[in-house]
Amino acid sequence: QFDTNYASGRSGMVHLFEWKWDDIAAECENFLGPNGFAGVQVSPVNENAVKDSRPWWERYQPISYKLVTRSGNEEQFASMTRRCNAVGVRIYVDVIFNHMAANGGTYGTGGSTASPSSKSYPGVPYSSLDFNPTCAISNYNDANQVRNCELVGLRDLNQGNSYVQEKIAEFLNHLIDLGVAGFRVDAAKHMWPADLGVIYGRLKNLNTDHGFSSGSKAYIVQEVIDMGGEAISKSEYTGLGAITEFRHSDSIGKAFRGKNQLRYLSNWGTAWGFAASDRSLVFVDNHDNQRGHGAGGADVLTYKVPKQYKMASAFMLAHPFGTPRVMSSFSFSDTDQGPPTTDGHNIASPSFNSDNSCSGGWVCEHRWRQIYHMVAFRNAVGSDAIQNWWDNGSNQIAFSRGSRGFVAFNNDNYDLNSSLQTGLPAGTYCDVISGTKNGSSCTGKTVTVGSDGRASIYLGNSEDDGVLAIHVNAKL
Ligand code: AAO
Repeated sequence: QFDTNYASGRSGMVHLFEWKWDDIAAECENFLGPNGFAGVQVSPVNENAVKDSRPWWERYQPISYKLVTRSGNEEQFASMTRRCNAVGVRIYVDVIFNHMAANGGTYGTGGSTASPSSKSYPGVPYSSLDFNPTCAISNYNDANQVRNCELVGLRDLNQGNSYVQEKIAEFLNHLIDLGVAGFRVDAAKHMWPADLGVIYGRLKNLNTDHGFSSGSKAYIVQEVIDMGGEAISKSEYTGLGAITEFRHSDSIGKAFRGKNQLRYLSNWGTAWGFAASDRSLVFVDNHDNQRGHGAGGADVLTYKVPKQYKMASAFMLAHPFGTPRVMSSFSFSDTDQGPPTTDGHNIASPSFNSDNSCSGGWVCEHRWRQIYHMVAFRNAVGSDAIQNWWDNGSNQIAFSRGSRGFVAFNNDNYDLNSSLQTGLPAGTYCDVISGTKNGSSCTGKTVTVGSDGRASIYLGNSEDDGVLAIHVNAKL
């Protein structure tokens, strides 16, 4: 359950937050497949409580396991997994089974009704017998409370109950039948690891009709926020699957915000308190902490700080540590605000500009050249190790990935202008941050590597992007 099931030669998962299934299918075919992306994390698929103002977070309030949401219905979901798998892009579903909708969630996106105040959800069906007694989580130093009480008033399912286990396993297996490659388990920290083990143990192998090799298991990434100092530790979950490594988000934000010198990134990885590489889903920001929910606080970088965000994303993608996930947002000013709609209810489709970027309220960080070109970089360097680490003693750093790729960063308030060892074969390369290789020409900067592997690297501190990257597939 740690294997991502990525198609070979691909990497990079993107969270297409609140996108519709039909739009994701088209994105797989038109953009993600051709640009080397490996997977998509999709928003919750099952029926959720409808809230009047249609905030994004209504999708975290399940009403039933029917696959009907504002993103689409079951038929559209199934068509999306088929179309994405066909172009080598895997689908990972954000699954919510810690809880059901809180009080006030009386009807759902699929037409089911519920009575959260009496813990009745006929669409599943669940009754009060399937829930833990009502109490609120107020103390994260008490593991019993965190797992047996209600997270922000959400009715807390008892995953130790065999009927509940059966319903959850049925839901997940249905998604496996429909061709998904894995799951993000919402609020895993609020469930007992032993109960999760029972549920995961009931999962079918992935569907071979969708191109998975026989015997493949679902990739499981559990949302466990462990910044230290609380009762629950991620190590209780890493035997079962990967975890969302929030320390990565926090640490990378601090570094590229200039609160920690970049030279210290030379031992990036478990030395920073992160879980093992194959157990760590890493990200610069997620749908919660980009808007002040969850954990990470004010140091988290988002699309609103584009220069530093692109640098941090490039570092994450250039570095071999972890399974990187790129956030793809809709723009917001109000932290409750839902995605762009056509009429206040129906989600609007993104539209695309000639430079690949999005409009219509969608930020599409994954379509920023500096980000998708680094997915291609990651694919080009494969498993080659970090070599030729260089730093200037403060915020200018560079490293190569074996002899296949080289990247440099400048977060100092003066220029980087040095002759550096790139590890690459001699030749002229296109910097994939400032431009695109077009046959034998480059729309951005070029870098000439000499027969000794050295190149003169220039990154002005006032340039739009504080990073430069070249790799073997960008040789002119
Ligand atoms: C909405 C309303 C609520 C209302 C509720 C029910 O906003 O006012 O009471 O409905 O009517 C999302 C939204 C919620 C929304 C919910 C349901 O974020 O606002 O509630 O949908 O619609 C905890 C959990 C973590 C969770 C995170 C948001 O552990 O699982 O809170 N994330 C997931 C999803 C998220 C979703 C849910 C779960 C629920 O990603 O989108 O909620 O399905 C500490 C703990 C963390 C804890 C945070 C926040 O973190 O460690 O575990 O996360 O507190 O309470 C430093 C520390 C860090 C600490 C942090 C904050 O960074 O280092 O450890 O400070 O104190």
